[in-house]
Parts: sequence; structure tokens; C-alpha cells
Amino acid sequence: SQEVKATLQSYGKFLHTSAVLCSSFDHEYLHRSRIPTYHFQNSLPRLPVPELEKSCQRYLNAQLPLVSEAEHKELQKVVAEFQAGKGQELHKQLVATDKENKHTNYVSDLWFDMYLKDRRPIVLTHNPFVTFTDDPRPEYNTQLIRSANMLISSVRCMKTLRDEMLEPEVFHLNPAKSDTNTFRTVTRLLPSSVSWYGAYLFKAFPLDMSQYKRLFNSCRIPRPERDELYTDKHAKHVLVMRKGNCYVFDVLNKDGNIIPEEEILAHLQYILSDTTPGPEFSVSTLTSDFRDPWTQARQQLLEADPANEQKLRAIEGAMFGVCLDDDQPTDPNEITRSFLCGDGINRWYDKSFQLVFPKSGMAACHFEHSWGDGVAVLRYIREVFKDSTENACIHPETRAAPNAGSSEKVKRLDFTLTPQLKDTITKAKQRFDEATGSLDMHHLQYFKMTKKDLKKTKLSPDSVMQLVIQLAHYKLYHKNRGTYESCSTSAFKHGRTETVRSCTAATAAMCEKMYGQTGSKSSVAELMDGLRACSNTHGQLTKEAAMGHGFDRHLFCLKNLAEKEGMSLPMFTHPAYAHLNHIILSTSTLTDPAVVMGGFAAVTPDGFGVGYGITDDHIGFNVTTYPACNVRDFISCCEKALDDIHTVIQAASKS
Ligand code: BUJ
Repeated sequence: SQEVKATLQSYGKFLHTSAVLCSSFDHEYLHRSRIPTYHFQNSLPRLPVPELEKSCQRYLNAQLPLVSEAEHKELQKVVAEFQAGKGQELHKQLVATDKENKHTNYVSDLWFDMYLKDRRPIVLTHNPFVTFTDDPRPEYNTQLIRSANMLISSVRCMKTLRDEMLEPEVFHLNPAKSDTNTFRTVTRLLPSSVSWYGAYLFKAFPLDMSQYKRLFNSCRIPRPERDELYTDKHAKHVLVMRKGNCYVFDVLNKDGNIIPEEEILAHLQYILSDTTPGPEFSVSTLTSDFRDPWTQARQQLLEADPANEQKLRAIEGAMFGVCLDDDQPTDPNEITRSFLCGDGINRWYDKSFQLVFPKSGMAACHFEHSWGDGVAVLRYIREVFKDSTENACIHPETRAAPNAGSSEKVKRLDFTLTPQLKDTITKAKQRFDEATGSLDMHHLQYFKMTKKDLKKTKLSPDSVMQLVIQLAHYKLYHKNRGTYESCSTSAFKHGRTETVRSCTAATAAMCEKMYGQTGSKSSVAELMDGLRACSNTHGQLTKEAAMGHGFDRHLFCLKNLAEKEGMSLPMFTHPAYAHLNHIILSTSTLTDPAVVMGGFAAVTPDGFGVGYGITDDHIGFNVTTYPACNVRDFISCCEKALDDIHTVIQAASKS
């Protein structure tokens, strides 16, 4: 019986230890994926270099609705000459370089250059935002509770990813077949050199995970000519900003475990109640400036005081930024302004991403774009939303740790500034206020037609949204203009995005039918045929883009090569090329239960930045413009176009 007792005792101990381990695992990580995070990375397919002839043809197709017949004929000659001559040479060169760089794809380096060599300010030019859905428990939507829970979930997400336990991102064509334990067991056992093929047999497509390495602990750093992406894998702290003051504190202890949540709460509470006024000259404002003055100012900061360097490094290497704002925007346009632009003070725009919390407890993610795209950011958003709403460890009744030692552990980073730096900051702030002040925004929520309704009619919901955008613009200006729809190519190694040219001959015909001279004469059947034609063409273009068979990135690379060789080619110097690439309608969409809103700035002074979403419940638009365009008129035209399409669909269903 002694033996039995001992066995039982040690079994008890074992149970106790595993319970502790299990709960500490739950505390430290989001989950433990059965498939390691980067398991498919080695065998991901490579982005194809499209055939030159196909890209030329696709380019000409995209030009069809934008130029006159005579201009198109002339363009055909220019393209034919390129295709038979210099284009061939450049294409061969591109293919050869691609073959020598099997670890990546033919666009990747140039795409990083496109972002990192851009000397314009990153605010408005590139950084977008995405707003989280509120916590379904209203009492958790206070600035302190929400920020604490999301901060903790983000740290869990960082650890899960760092320890390669984050489930790889997989696109399941048939989730019933592949989003299963069998799929995970089988593909896990395959060596990573062939694991992608195993997934493919289940009709599941693992996506590129390379961007995730720069999600946390990362920052863009201004450098002469080309900025740098910096990552400090070992950082244990987060950056918190309030009133333009930068604070850092460790969220991991020396063993790499998350510090007690009551301590995190205490640190945030300490920052929120710190009465230190914001700095008169906020260094963070420099991150909103053109990249050259910021590069120079950063150098001057280093020279002004050696301690400045450590402070900059602390900010740049922090896991992520948390911005605790003092405002409380309620109107959706003001919310967009706050999350997209901020005040130029309480943000470090270069951080890979920042969580922004106004006083209300609302939450958004504002991100720098050079390191990654929507797919990676959305994954982070989904994970953090899920974890912070389902496994929150800060509750309304949670009390902050009384002996957290916040006054010592939370460090406020005050910079030493020279008069010259103060002057640069003042100018940067003036520039920021002018630029952001000129941005206008408006939104629409439309409930008469939903994703479900469109699916019933067998029309692709995205094609209808894109048509609405074309119709709205046509109604205002009576012409077709360069349109960009962002499409992910993350099914390929290091894949980023391709452009869907969603202004097509089919949408142009539909614009003419609905709002042109001959408009009112079309019958319901004709209009329905037009809607189907738009849907089919758009579906085809989207499929091609996602498979790496668009033309934009291919021509972008060929043009770059030509410039490097000092060639001036009519293909790229022809005004029609610039016209197509002067993007008037820049569009992007995200649909996920964790997201309510999102947006980005128009990419041209006379263009529109159109964020949109379509769910089973409603359709949403969030649009930005500069003074050359009227965003309210555009939104009214979107509503009118939605109404008109709705009427056509209803009439067709009755006939
Ligand atoms: O294409 C690319 O390479 C990157 C693009 C660039 N650009 C934004 C200029 C098109 N980047 C993205 O597409 C990321 C954008 C992330 C924000 C997307 C916002 C989507 C809005 C969603 C919901 C709007 C609903 C409003 C309801 C009132």
C-alpha cells in the first residue's frame, strides 16, 4: 500500500504539474499549431513570370476603356514594337535573374525598393488602418481594459509566432475536406521540401509566411536613398505613446514569460495618469515627414546626445506600438481621420504596426506598409480579436498590482534636442497639419443589398462592388479612369500583390448603358446581361492576378530594368502608360468579423481612396479624397449606383 500511495502521490504531482504547465501555456501562447509556422515555406510555388505576349495583350485590354479607338490603334503599334524588340531582351534578362534567385520571386526586391526608396512621407502615401470590431462585452470596451487585453494578446501572438507555433496561413478551397485533423497530421509528417504538394492534394493552399518575420519588433528606419527595415528579435518591451510622450516597459521577464497581467494593467494605468505634459517638440512628428529630412534629423539626434541613440533603438525594436489617445471620435469620418492620420504627435508612423486606442475603448491597427500586406495584418487582427475577447485576463473587476513598481519599470524617453532639430520638428508638424488637413473622407453603410442577395443572382459580390465604384465615378465625370484593385499573390513564395484592372470594356459598356447618352433605353434583360459580363470579366481578371498572371508587376519590373539600362522606350514613355498608372480609383477590400472599418488615402491628388466591404448584412464604403474631388458627391453616387443595380436585380428576379 506504501507503493500504491507513492504512485498515487507522484501521479497527483504529475497532474498538478501538467495543469500548471497547461495553464501557463494558455497564458503565454495563443495556441500550439500541429504544423510548424514555416513548414510549407520551402516548398511554396514560385511566382511565375508571365509570358511577354500575354502581358502586352493584357495591357492593351486594360487600355481599351481608357483611350479612343484611334489612340488604341496607335498604342497597339507601340506595344507590338516593344514586344518584338527591346521588350524581348528585357524579359529574357528578367527570366534569367529570376532563375538565379530561386529563394524569392522576380518582383520582391523591386517592390521593397518601391516602398523603401520612396522619399515621400509614409503617412497618407502608404500607411493604412483597420478598425477592430468592438469587444461584444460593452464593459470591456474602456480604453484601459481594451488596451491591456489587446496588448497581452499581441504579446501572446508574438511568442506563438516567434516559437513557430502559429498555425500556418492556409487557403482552404474545400474547408470540409482540408481544415481537418487528418490534413494537419498528414502534412505535418511530410518534409517541408514537399509539404506544399501534400496540402495541394487536399485542395488547400498554404500561403507565404515570410512577411510575419517583420510583424513584431520591427520598424522602418529612415536612411539616405533607401530606408531600412530593422528588427530586434530579442526585445522584451513594448512602446506606449501618450500625448506624444514615448514610454517603454518590459512585458517579458528574464525567462521570456509574460509578466503578470495585473502588472501590465498597473503600467498602463500609470501612463494614463502621468501628468507630465506632452513634449513641446515631439520627435515622433519626424516620422511623418518626408524621408530625407527625417534621415538627416535622425543623424542629428544621434549627434546631439549619445543617450538619444538608445532611446531611438528602444522605440524601433519595441514589439509594437500602443497609442493611448486623449480624443474620443464618434463620427465615422473623425474615426478615420484619427486612425489614418492621427495628430502627427502621438504616433511613431515607422513602427511596423501600432494599436491605437482613443478614450472610448475602440481599437484600430495602423500599419507601415513596406514590410507586409493586408493578409499578414488581417491574420494578426483576427488572432488578437479572438484571443482578447475569448481569453481576456483583464476584467472590469481586475485590480492593478499594488507593488508593480511602475515608476521605475516604465521609462519615459525624453530626447535631447538642438535648436535645429526643434526647427525641423516645427516645420514637420506644419507640413503634417497641412497635408492631413486637406484630406477629406466620407462613408456609406448600405443595407438594401447584401452579399447573400448577390450570390443568389450568381454575380460575384466583389465584381458588383467594383462596378458600383466605376458607375459612381462615371456618373460624376462621364469618363473612365485608371483603376487599381489590390489582389494578394501570397499563394507564392514572397508573394505580395498584383493589380486587378477593374475598369474593363465590360464595366465601361455598363456605365454607358446606365448613365450614358443611350442609357435609359436598355431593357432589364440587357442590363442583367451587362452585369453578368462585368462579373465574368472581373472574375477572370481576379483569378489571373491571384495566380500571378496580371500584367502590372511584370511591366513594372521591365520598366525598372529598362531605366537601369538607361533605355527610354516608347512603351513606357507613351502618355497612355502614365495615364493608366495615374490611379484615380485606388481600391481595396477586407471582410472579416474582426473588422468593422478600414481605409487609406487617395494615391493621387485628383483620385479616390476607396475602402469597401461586403457582408451578409450590409455593404460599406469608406472613401478619402483631396480638395480636387468631392467625396460626398462620390458617396452619393455610390448609393445611387447601388440602388440602380438593386432595382435591376429585383426587376430581373420578377420577370
Ligand atoms: O496593393 C498593394 O500592394 C497594397 C495596397 C495599397 N493600396 C491601399 C493603395 C491599394 N494596400 C492594401 O490594399 C491594404 C489596405 C488595408 C486597408 C483596407 C481597407 C478596407 C476597408 C474595409 C471596410 C470598409 C467598410 C466601411 C464601412 C463604413
